[in-house]
Amino acid sequence: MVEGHFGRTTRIRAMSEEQRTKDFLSRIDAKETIEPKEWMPERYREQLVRMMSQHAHSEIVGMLPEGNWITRAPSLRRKIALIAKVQDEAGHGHYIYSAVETLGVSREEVYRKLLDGSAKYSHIFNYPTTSWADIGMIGWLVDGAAIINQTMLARCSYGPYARAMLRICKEENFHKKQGMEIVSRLCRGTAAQKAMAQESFDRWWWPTLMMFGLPDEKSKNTAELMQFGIKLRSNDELRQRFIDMNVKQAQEFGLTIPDPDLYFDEDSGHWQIGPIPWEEFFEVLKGNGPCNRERLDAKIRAHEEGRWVREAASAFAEKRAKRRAKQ
Ligand code: FAQ
Repeated sequence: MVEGHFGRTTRIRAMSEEQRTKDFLSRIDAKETIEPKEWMPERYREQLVRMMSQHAHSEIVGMLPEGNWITRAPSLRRKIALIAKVQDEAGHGHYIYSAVETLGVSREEVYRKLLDGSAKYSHIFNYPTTSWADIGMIGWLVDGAAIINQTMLARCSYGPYARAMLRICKEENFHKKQGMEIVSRLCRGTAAQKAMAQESFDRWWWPTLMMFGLPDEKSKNTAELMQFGIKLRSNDELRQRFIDMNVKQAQEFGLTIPDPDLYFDEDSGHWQIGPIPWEEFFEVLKGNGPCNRERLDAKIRAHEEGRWVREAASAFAEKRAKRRAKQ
């Protein structure tokens, strides 16, 4: 007979901390989904809050590089699609902030850490978008990398995060196709358009590979995340999946991969890349990327300028609650 939520809660209450952890890990091994009100080890909760809040911030800060091109999109069709994409990213941030709240931290607290600079977000959004081709590259490469990572997270052990990922992946797939269409059109266009695509590809290729996190032997979180069923594949496994898929796509576009060491390894059946420039990644993480300051300033300014909206909405909600209480 399947044990119900009430039965499990009563049984877990009677256990020692060690027994509870053992029981929890056996549920993870059995691929059960963990829901917000169920008992979970403190480290599980902490890891989820860390990773999900970084993810939510990435979606929100990720609106800025693309938002930069809304007023300069080359046609009305492109402008409409770009506005919709940027708006989708805001929605993704909100799904994930809501999912973080189920772990007992308020959205205000999580967001404050973004604004005071103590929270991380994906390093990729600290690079500038200097040409229209960058909008194609973000859709194709950045959304493409996010999809590979998030398709795995859609099967992670924490219910609210997994469900948010399912919805997000559907929209990201659309974004990727939109990006590929832009890149494909530029690559089939004039010599100047093709050169613009290549120049942009040269700038985005290596930073995108870093989106999957540090190499497995250097990643301090992967082993624990895998034990908790939060990550189902390691950083290097997902990065390799991305490389194999995108080398082929780049070749189809006629783009040259900016890696003189790249070769196809017949034995493993995978493309092998040269060394990733991790020094650059650490510099961006330290706040020294090309746009770190600009991104944070934009979010701080938007938060200040939106203060009156938050205050008006709270005043309205308070008034309505009082009126309802009287009825
Ligand atoms: N940037 O031990 P690991 C998107 C940090 S969403 C910044 O390997 P972990 C959608 C890491 O936090 C993109 N920091 O870490 C979109 C850790 O620091 P901490 C975001 C990074 O967690 C598209 C330290 O280094 N996606 O693009 C990065 O096991 C287009 C040690 O590293 C997610 O957040 C990095 N790239 O693996 C939006 C998905 N890599 O916290 C707009 C969820 C590592 O210990 C437009 N997150 N660090 O101080 C994950 O899957 C994982 O957290 C990883 C990192 C894979 C990002």
